[in-house]
Amino acid sequence: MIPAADQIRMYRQMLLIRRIEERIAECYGEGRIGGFTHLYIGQEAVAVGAIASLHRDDYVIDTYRDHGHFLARGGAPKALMAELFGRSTGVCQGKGGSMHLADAQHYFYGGTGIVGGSIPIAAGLGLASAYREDDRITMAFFGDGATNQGVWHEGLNFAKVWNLPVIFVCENNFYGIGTDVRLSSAFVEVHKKAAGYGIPGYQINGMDVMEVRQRCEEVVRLVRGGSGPALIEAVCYRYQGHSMTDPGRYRARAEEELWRKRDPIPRLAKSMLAEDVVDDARLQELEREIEVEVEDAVRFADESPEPGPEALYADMFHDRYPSDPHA
Ligand SMILES: Cc1ncc(C[n+]2csc(CCOP(=O)(O)OP(=O)(O)O)c2C)c(N)n1
Ligand SMILES: [Mg+2]
Repeated sequence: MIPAADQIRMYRQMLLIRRIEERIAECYGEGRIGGFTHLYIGQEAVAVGAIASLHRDDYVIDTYRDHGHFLARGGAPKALMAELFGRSTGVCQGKGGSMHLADAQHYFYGGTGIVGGSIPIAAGLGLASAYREDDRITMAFFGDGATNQGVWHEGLNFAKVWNLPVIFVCENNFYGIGTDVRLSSAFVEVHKKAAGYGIPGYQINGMDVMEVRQRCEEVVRLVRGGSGPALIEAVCYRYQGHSMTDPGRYRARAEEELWRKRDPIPRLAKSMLAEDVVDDARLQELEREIEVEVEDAVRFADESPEPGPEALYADMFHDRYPSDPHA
């Protein structure tokens, strides 16, 4: 059973991700955010439930759809918004943008624009933990499309050969941009795709944060105990287009409506109300708190300065990086 305070915390995180991304979409439409931006709306339960099963200092690595994981890992909404606005107060001083949020203080090794890019880096992080015997595990997020990439095969093979403490979490939302997974994958049961490397795979309901958390906790226990790598397929759905420029005309309306009924946020609200974890007044209070937090983040971003020309050459070379906080 997940304690009441944890349920409320997970609800709050999912709601924050949803509301901040709705605001991001508005700001993008107003031309205040540039570049590629991919929303996570609909998939919030995966990042929130999976990351809640980790220790504070386990490693997390991600894709370009990274706002939710960044926030679930403890990243600040202000630092996120300022990064999207290209401001010097952003988590990467405004030089990374939406797809490249990286926050070493929270052991969040970042988003990457390369499909499947998180997979080999996760194997590398796992190898570092094995060498250092630091008891950390690595959790890598990626989409269904990544499981057809060469790095998927190389990364999983390497992780198993070295029996590394890595959990590969595939967020199967059935589409890679506008292509249905059935048109791009010879085999669509993602959780079975690691069997060829002797890696166990588990399929979970990615629209139910309680299930995600519980099942991930079980897998985390095994992997931290030395079982070697594991694969989790979280079945989920994104409610928006692939990116801000995608009108999403390739999906049937009936399919979208079906998945909207499975929205993870009202689902958790309903179960918390049924179990007296919260009442309606508390839920409304949370909405208001988050509204304030989101508006504060937008204002902070808006009022922050852009990086100066000197920032062009800062953080470019290894000897100018701050020393590794985790070595
Ligand atoms: C190596 C590589 N190939 C192609 C692309 C272009 N691309 C960006 S996102 C994407 C679809 C990926 O789909 P999926 O892995 O299912 O993740 P989702 O967007 O559904 O979260 C593609 C093909 C890329 N960024 N990197
Ligand atoms: Mg996908």
